[in-house]
Amino acid sequence: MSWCAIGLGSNLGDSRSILAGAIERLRSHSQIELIAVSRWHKTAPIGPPQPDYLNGCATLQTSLEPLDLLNVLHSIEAEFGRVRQEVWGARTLDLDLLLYDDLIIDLPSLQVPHPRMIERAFVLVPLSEIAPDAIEPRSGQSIAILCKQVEI
Ligand code: GSY
Repeated sequence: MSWCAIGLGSNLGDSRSILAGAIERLRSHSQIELIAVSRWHKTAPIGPPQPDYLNGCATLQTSLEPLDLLNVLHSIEAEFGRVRQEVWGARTLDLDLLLYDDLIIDLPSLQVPHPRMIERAFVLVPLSEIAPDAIEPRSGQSIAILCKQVEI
């Protein structure tokens, strides 16, 4: 089994119930065991003008390989109406694979750790609630330390 961290965000529609629905999909997947879910944080948008986001993080164990887990995340996004339009635009549901064990993956379709997670308070603050001692393997720093360093 592998350990993973996922980032969740929504700023279109009923974000609270969309995020709760996404968590239920993860919880009910036969190859995923949910470990912890952070609180939902209201955050100011990074990128073009758009509504505030609700962001949070989850940790899980899985027997899925990274690309198979990514496919599961994309199918949950699609189920909740995500249409990939503007790269930095508003979205009903965004699921990011942040960490997968201590792997560093650089594929065109998947980069792990998520390349921008160490500069994003909307990722580090919720992730530090549930996995403060996890190590971001590119920097070698813990999530708690990265969270203290990021500008909020
Ligand atoms: O990268 C995920 C989508 N996204 C977000 C987000 O989830 N939260 C905040 N606060 N700003 C964002 N800008 C984008 S794009």
